[in-house]
Amino acid sequence: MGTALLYDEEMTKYKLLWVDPACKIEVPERLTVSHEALIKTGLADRCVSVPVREATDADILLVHSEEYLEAVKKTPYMTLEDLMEFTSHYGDVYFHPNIYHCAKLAAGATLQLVDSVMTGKVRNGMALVRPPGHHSMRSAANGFCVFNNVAIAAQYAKQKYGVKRVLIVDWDVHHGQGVQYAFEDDPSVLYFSWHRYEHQKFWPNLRDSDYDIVGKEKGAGFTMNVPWNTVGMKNSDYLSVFCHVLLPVAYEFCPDLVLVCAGFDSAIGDPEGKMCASPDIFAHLTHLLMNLAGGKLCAVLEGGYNLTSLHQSVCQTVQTLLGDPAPRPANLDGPSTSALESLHCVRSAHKQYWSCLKHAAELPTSEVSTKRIKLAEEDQSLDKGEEEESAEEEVWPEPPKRVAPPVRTALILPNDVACPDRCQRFSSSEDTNIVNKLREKFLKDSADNDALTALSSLIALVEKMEKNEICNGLALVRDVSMAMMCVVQHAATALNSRVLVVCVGDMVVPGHSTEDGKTLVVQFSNKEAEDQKCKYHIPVCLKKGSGDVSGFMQAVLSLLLPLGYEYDPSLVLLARTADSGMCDGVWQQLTGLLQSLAQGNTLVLLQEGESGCVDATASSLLGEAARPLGQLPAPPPGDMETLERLRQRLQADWKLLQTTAPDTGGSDEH
Ligand code: Q9C
Ligand code: ZN
Repeated sequence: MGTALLYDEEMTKYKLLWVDPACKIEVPERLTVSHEALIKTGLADRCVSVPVREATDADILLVHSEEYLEAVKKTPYMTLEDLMEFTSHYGDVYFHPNIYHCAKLAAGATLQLVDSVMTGKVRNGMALVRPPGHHSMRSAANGFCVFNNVAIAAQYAKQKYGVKRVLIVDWDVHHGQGVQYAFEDDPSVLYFSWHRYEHQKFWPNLRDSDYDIVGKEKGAGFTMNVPWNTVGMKNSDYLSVFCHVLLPVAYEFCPDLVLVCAGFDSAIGDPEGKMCASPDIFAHLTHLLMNLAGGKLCAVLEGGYNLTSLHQSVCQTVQTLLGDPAPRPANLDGPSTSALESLHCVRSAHKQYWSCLKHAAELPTSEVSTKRIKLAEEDQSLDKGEEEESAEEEVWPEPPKRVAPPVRTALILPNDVACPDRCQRFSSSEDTNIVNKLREKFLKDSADNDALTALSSLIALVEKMEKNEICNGLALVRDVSMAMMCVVQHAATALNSRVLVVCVGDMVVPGHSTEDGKTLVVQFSNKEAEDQKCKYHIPVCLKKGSGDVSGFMQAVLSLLLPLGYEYDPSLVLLARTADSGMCDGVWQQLTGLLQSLAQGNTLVLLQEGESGCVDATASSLLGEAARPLGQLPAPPPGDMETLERLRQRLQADWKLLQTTAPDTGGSDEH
């Protein structure tokens, strides 16, 4: 199952025909540069090219009014003067004789993408379109947008395919108010947007973009706004919001389809956004969404006005959709105070709607909201001259080329266990050096040569992963604890790598190597944990062990992922005991999500008897989407309290675990 790419050169054939400083950044080159980069990097060739079509009147009327459609229909025949007059009725948008045609292609391309994904022709895909869509409203063009491509697509998917729940993730730096308005009372569409806001001083300057706007009537709780009140947001800020707001809610919601308003003006260098997230963050944002909805994800271009940052970000997104492992993200030094304030606000505004947020801190006594009111009342004349400031050109390193290893998944299996399709059975020619070392360290008293052979293969496999010859692996071993010790010690001493060890079930875990931070151990079990030994050893005790799906997913999304990102391992070792009580679905989610770390270098250790889940594990390691878990019920209250207490305690050492700003409270947890 592949990745669709939708593009048609025709959509480059309109442009601004008069002088308008607000619109001059929306240029045809945005599309050509993005498409050329996909060709040059060989990514376009790896995609399934799907032809674009024009959206029909019926398609457009799913979201827009008849009057508006009829008005836009006349624009191809207008004189320049008429076009300027027509344009003047709307905000920050321009018309051109060919824009109606292009707008029909942009919406149609989005629908072709939805068709390709929903019929199973491809797993996921991206549509490179102009004009963008998320600002356009039922009866109004706005913000370079004519028809609301993604909103139309969501309605279309509901109508044509009976899709029950659609998640729209709007990572563009502007608020997609058009999408919000289209679904504000509709609980079948969850709309999430983060956006530059600056207490309503940034375009489109709407009260409706703030965190306390959550949707109306039946749709209450299904609009999520994360307003950024300062510029310069970084990778940590974006990942924090994903881990502590979007992903927990998205998993609870359980969409049948994910649509992304993929604007890249939220990346570094963009003149509109003025944010500082690196282009490779989009590999992570994409990857983290790819295990929802069975992988059915459609990314649709919205904004992005720095041509360099734009094409780099587009390539990162498409390469991730194609299944290549994500690069290790740089500079995860924790969220900013302003980002934490926004996080705190949106979590508290939504705690009554989502059980995963039930324990979120209450709002700090109106501090943030009063700030907004105060600032809104202030004289805004100071901002007027800001437009023409001599903006220094931002520079950032080009994201390194992502080279997928020649072998994706290697398995160490007993001879009687079949090797799943597309995986490679791995056995090493014995390295006497390694064998001797192993004998000395681990198997002194034992003459078990089989065990020794298996362990030395394991070490050889780790070495190939380190050399980027193999991406990930799975081993069925006799003694999971012993195998884990072996790998950890070898990796920490011989390879000088950082290992994130994730244990599911009760087992002996490496203690000695955690002190210097070369290993971070996170252990999930139902045994009342001994106290945490140090920053790098984190026992997580869930009452029902890993058997409770909601509690465990909550732990994975808002504890394990942020810890993993901040620790930034070069290898993830995932081990599980035979009696862990975990179902295949959750296991696949865990395996899938962990591959966002360590460039996808994941090594899974399973007990020999567990050959039954080799296929499910291998499927995740190959990058196939995990199956959806269903709408999650509330996690057991005890588990939620345990996790919350743990997060509170650990956040001093691990900044990505923070969900409130230092002085705006958070002590009044409830
Ligand atoms: N300084 C999209 O990103 N405001 N639209 C421009 C110029 C309008 C953005 C002000 C921005 C519209 C799809
Ligand atoms: Zn934008």
